[in-house]
Amino acid sequence: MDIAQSLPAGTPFGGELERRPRLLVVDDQPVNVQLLYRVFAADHQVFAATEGNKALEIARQQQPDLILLDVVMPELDGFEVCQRLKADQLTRDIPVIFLTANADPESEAHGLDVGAVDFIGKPFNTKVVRARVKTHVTLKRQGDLLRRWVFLDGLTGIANRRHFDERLAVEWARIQRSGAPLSVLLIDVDHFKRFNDSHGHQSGDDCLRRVAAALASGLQRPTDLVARYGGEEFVCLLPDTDGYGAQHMAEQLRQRVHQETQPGVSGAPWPAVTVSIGVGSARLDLMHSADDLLREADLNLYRAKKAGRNAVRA
Ligand code: GH3
Ligand code: MG
Ligand code: MG
Ligand code: MG
Repeated sequence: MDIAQSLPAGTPFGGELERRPRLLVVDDQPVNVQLLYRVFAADHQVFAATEGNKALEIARQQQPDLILLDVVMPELDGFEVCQRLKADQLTRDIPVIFLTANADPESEAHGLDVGAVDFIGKPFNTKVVRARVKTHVTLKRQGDLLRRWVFLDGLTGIANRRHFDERLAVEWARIQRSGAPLSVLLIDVDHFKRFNDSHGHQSGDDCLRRVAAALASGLQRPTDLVARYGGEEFVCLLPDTDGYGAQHMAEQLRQRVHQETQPGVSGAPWPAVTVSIGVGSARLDLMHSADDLLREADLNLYRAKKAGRNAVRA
């Protein structure tokens, strides 16, 4: 899950630490699962799996805050499950605690080696397990919060440039292997200096928030990303989207920004703004890096400005 993208623009982060922790319990013995369920169900949201592959699937889909993992299981053992969790970008930050009857020092060392944060022998003391789970859930949530702050733009609440750059690098590497299409949009608010001069910097900030929200609500796929690139410039990353698709998307976003910043719609006292958009689409035969892709979008943005603004060029 794309953390920044999963938040609506402007979402405050408060409340996140109070949410009921989500726990995934993995053990091939249903009786052990039931026991742990009884220990945690009152104040946790508990998911259960009795088999390694199912555990991986649930971890990806449900994004638990912590996984209690048995070691000895048929098919995938707990060590293997942990290794796979740690190799997957979607699950690598979820802390894993091993709970096992085979609690010899060798196993414990191996468990920590493959990425677990803790290792508890069976039979376990309920109070101790609860206390350790609490500690690691708290650490995990603090980490989540930090990751959000690091990757979100403070003014608008959408992703920031750092996040965009990381995603772009990942997508660029991906298309080298897959040959799939990839496009970016560079979006610049028109005459924004004039807007600030006429309506004040505060209104300018409000306006940027509204533009960000309009862009974010206009994206269609969970893999699309919009970020604040800097100042009054925004950028969209559109995986699996070719030049035609991107141009269509850009046209929709251009209209959407204009509509959603109308005083009648936004309730704001200032007039609507427009944006100019430059499209860049990956050409692996001509482009050597993701920078080339951005350069093309920038060139097209320049053309859109030259054409009179409130326009899309591809
Ligand atoms: P163009 O149509 O050619 O893009 O004209 P422009 O006035 O938008 O472009 P220019 O680059 O000359 O000015 C950008 C303005 O955006 C100037 C700057 O003060 C304003 N700006 C940048 N970041 C922010 C911000 O965070 N808040 C506010 N209120 N204004 C900002
Ligand atoms: Mg077992
Ligand atoms: Mg600009
Ligand atoms: Mg501008």
